[in-house]
Formats: sequence, structure tokens, C-alpha cells
Amino acid sequence: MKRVIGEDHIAASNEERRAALETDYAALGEQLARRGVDIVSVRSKIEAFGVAIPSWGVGTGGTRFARFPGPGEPRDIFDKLQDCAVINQLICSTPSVSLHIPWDKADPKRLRDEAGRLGLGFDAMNSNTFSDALGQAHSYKFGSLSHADPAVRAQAVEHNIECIEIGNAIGSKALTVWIGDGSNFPGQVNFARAFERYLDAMKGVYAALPANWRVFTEHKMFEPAFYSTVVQDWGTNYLIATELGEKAFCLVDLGHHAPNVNIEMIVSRLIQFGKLGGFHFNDSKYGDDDLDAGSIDPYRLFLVFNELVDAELNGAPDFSPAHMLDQSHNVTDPIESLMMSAIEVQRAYAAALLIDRSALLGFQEDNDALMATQTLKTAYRTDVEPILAMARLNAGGAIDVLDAYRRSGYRMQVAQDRPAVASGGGGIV
Ligand SMILES: [Mn+2]
Repeated sequence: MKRVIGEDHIAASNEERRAALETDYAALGEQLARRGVDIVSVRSKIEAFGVAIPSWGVGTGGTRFARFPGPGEPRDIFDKLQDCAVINQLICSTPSVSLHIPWDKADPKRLRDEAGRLGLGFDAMNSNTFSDALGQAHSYKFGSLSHADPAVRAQAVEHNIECIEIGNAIGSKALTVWIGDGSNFPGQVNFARAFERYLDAMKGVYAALPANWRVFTEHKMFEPAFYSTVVQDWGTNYLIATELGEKAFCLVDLGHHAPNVNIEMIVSRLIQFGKLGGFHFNDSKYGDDDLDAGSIDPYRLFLVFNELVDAELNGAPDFSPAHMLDQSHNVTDPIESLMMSAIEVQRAYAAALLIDRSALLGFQEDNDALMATQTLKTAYRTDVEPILAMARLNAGGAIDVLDAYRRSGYRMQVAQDRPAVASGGGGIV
């Protein structure tokens, strides 16, 4: 595997922190043992846990007002893969990259070879029918898979099939479909007819899925359409997955709900009926803010993982949700944000593994609301950082990833080869 971040930077940073980590890890191990939890089994689960990096996340994002480019932004998918390798070499838990087509279109063999050289694989493919690619025959201005014109729908189906074909050639096993289709005015579209056209088009995409593939549909309540969207909510999404068949699942992007919606309950419902496909992790304060995972409401992220761990322990059939980040980084170095976010997702998972499940069940059966919620809080309050850091250290990563990254000078080094660009690349998705 080609190392992008020199091992010497990681080693130098780790040497300054190793002794303290060993002390903290031992102390946490003792504390958890008193609670009947084996720290090694938690660490093993963390070591086996991965979250995919979105290729579009390593470039600086923007808002609809402006984009402020940072130094050394990736110029193409190969630069993006290299940035993703930096993340994985420091935190050792992001082994795959999720591509967006046509932004990341390239020779599949070269993609596979380069990713392999960097020790990376490919997660779900993402299609784009929410903007017009250069030279495409029909515009998506008024929709794509639900468009009134069958020629536009056929073009959108064809594009999704192309994403499957590229994915198949590079070892991906899933397609994520998010559409911007919807309306800005009451009366602009007929809800039922638009949804019928969407379902019909998606059946064409579904028919092209290889046997071992899954398709994830992603709901979003608003934006870019502000009055209605065709795939608005988890209920609509569940209907789609049910209509399409057993290879179809719902993807939950944490930012795609109304403020204060109980997302963890949606997750539970989808698990219960076997239709949870995976996540786009991010955080939000007001809408689809695409802020860093765990930066605003880390307790909610923990509550989502409470449901996931519950399903894992209860042996929910065919339960293997895809974990992906989907964020936009406007004011930070995207590599730093993505590293912190992937670690926040791991942190939520580790804390959820500490929940005393049998005590919780007892309190629920006894209607002891206070003790039930305190059982969750006890797990949430536990500082699991020594587990995460020890997992990274064991895998060859950094105890303090920001220190090791900044010490390496990677960003300034790539800034010399990658000229600053005024715009371009994917922003908010
Ligand atoms: Mn998303």
C-alpha cells in the first residue's frame, strides 16, 4: 500500500502520547469491567467498523451564496482518492470511498488500480440527475425520474444504469439515488402522477441491478424544490423500497428531515420492517445544513446508534446498513472535518455498545422512565476516546489525528501542485 502520510509523522506524534493513552485505556478498562463490559470486545467491534468517505466531501463545499476555496483542493477523482487515503491512514476506519457520477467519471480500471494502491475500496455509487451534465440531451430543470416527458425519464434511467455499470467494474455493490424532483408552487405538479412516473422509472433502474447489489433511495423533505419533493419522507421512501423489491432499501440522511423530527425512531421503524439501507451522516441545526457529524447534537447520533446496536444484538435479519458521511465543509480543511466526523460516528457506536441492555429492558418493563433514560446517559457520558485511540494506534494510525495531520504538512505540500480554483466540484448534496 502506498503511504501518503509518512509513518514518521504518525510515529513522532504517537510517541508523545502513547504512555498517557495506555494509562487512560487501562483505567477505562477497569471502570468498564466493574460495569460488566469487556473493553477488548468493544475495541474489536470498533476495529471492524467502517464509514465511507464521500468523494465530494474532500473538496471545499459552499452554500448557494458563495464558495471560498481552500488551498490544495483536489483537482480530480485521483486527487480525491489520495485525500481519502490520508484520512484512512490516520484514522484507519474509512476504508472505502463513495463516488458521484459524472463528477468522478474516469477509466474504471485506473480507478480500481489507484484505489487498490492506496488501500481503498469503493462504497455505494451516487447518480446525479439533479443537475445537467455538459452536453446532455435533455435538461433536469423540471425533474428527472419523475419528469413529465418520457425522454427525460429514459435519460435519467440510463444515467443510473451507467452508474451501476461503472460501480460493477470497480467493485461497488450499491447505488444511491437521490433526486431533486419536486415543485416550488402548489398546483405545479400532480403528486400522484409524479410519484407514479418516479416508481415506473425506478423499476427500470432496479431491473438493471446485478444479483448481489442493493439500491438505496434517499428521501429529503425540501431543497432544491421548496413546496414539495417527490421522495419527501421516510414513509414515501418505505413505499418505494417495498414497491421495488428485496434489493431496495431506504437511506437516511440525518439532515433531510424537519427540525426536531425523531430520526432514531424512523431508524427503528425501517429496521423493524427490514428496509434500512444505510446512512448519510452529518449534523444539522436548522435544515439540510450538512454540518460535521456530531458537531451540533452528538446525543442524537448516539440515540441512532442505540437503535443500530439494539438491532445488531437482536440479530435483525440481513442487517448490514451502509455507513457514509455526507457533509459540506465551508470553513474547515475538509480532511480534518472528515476525520473528526468519522471518529464522531465511531464514538456514538462505541458509547451505544456500553448501554446495559438487560437493565434497560427491565426499566422499560417496569415503567421506570427515569432509570431507563439514565441507563442511556450512563453509557453516553462515558469517555470512550481511549478505546478509539487505541484502535487507531493498533492499526497503525494516529492517537491524535489532528496533531499528526498538521505535523505532516500535507495540505501545504499538495497546495504546491494543485492550483487554487474559484469554483467547481460538488458542494452540498
Ligand atoms: Mn445525502
